Amino acid sequence: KESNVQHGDLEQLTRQKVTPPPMYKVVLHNDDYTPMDFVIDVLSRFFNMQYEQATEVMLKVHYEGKGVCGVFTAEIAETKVQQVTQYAKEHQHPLLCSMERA
Ligand code: TYC
Repeated sequence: KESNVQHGDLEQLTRQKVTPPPMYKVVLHNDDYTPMDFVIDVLSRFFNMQYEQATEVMLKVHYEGKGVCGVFTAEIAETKVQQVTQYAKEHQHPLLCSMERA
């Protein structure tokens, strides 16, 4: 019977010669209009944060101008940015979300 291990896999399994994918920070930006409670809701809803951690991140953005919501592969980060952007627009808030190479 054939092995389940394909050619090339054994080297990866034994030598861990695995290149990690590029990672991206998803970033929230401060503005003067989006309510604090809405930002906490966004962080809870899309980044699975508990209320306490969501409040910490929201206040960091509020006082320092921006803050990291999480670090993801490109495809996941793009989806998070789209989801947050759509949710903010639906609620008519100017909240800005972007991604940066980690
Ligand atoms: N600065 C906003 C206020 O005072 C709160 C806020 C926090 C807005 C974080 C955006 O990403 C943000 N209501």
